[in-house]
Amino acid sequence: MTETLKIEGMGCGGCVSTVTKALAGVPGISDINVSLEKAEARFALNAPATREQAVKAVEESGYDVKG
Ligand SMILES: [Cu+2]
Repeated sequence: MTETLKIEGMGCGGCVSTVTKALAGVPGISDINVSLEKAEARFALNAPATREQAVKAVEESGYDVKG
């Protein structure tokens, strides 16, 4: 299924790359598309990944997830 996370704190392409890599590190997450303009990440989420793990990965990379 496709998930979207609203992310706070991204300011440049480096942030986009950091968030993309963080999400890519979660087994089950693929097709990652992080938008600086929209301040969000869209990706395909399949087992064994959970939305909670996606949120955690983004937060641990240094950004806040607003929803
Ligand atoms: Cu940045």
